[in-house]
Amino acid sequence: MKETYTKGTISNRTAKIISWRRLAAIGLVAAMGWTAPATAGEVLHFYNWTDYTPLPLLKKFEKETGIKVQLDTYDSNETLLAKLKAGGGGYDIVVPSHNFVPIFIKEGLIQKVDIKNMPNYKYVDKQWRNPSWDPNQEYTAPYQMGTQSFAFRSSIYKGKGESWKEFFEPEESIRGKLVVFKDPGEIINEAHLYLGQKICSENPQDYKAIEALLKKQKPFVKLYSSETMNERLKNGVAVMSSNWDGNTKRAVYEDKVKDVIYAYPKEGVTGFFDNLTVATGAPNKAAAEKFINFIMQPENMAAISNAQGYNNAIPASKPFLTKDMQEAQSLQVPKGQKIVFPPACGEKAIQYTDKVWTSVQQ
Ligand code: N2P
Repeated sequence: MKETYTKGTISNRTAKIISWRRLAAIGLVAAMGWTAPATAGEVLHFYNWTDYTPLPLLKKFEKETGIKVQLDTYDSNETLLAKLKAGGGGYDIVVPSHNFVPIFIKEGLIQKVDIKNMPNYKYVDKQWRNPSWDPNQEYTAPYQMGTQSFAFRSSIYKGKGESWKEFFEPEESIRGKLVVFKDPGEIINEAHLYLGQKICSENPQDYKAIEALLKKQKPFVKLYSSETMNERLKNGVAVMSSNWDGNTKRAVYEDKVKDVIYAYPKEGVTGFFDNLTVATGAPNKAAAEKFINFIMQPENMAAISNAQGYNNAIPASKPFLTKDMQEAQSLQVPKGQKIVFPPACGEKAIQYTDKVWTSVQQ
């Protein structure tokens, strides 16, 4: 999915060139000592999750550096992986979740970057430095983090969101009005939680049980999608939908659908930590490094959290966060809530996952 950022920029730039030409014609430019920005014409190719990038922040980056950001979006780690494996995109920055980083490294899809020596690295919370998925902090810098679960319209659905049962074996009022992430790894992790299995299990019986569960759920599923879920919750196409904590916050505060509740099921939710990484073969690695440093700046990191609704790993960003970020129900993790940060699964688990997903989607 393309998001229209560059268009406006191009016309602004054209406007600027025209006016500078006019000024030049009347001899003012020389008098003012104007010089073109050194990086004029430079572009950063940014491939990020859908609905995960505040466009004004890209404008700010362009203003500060002269580097224009071209944004392209994807809906899952699997989509990103497939795109890069196919040799694709010509991207500088891509944003895999923590459990996919080891896979991207192993496949040679992302490259080392000198993150620790960037001036704004000092703002990264100590507990999120040298994370298990990148123990020497050679590849990744923090973007945003949160959880995945499901959200529902509490004025229509009377359940409490206390169990994954409500999502996987939905009652009458949800049937035909359920949207499920189009994301094999994620949905299968949630099914592992519901069925009390180990995440990344390599036991074929576990996958048989998941396949049966998802096939039983399927007739009640309106759509498998990891995009625009809030719109569907708002217009009634969905009464319940897979969602992220941050995106659910936006349903309530931005889309003003006040009855949307984010579920914290007793079997646990999955956590994610998304990372800025530089793609192998990035056309503009230098710009990518500037961008990573820019994002780690507390005010900029806060701008992402405020716009997209997620938490982040830069404590100094806290004073810049809006009140909503403290109040949103979806961001209030209940005491004792189980949150599982899935590890990178092995070959076998990935194969089983693919098989179950393909079979369910047929
Ligand atoms: C928001 C994307 C959330 C990222 N559309 C989850 N890893």
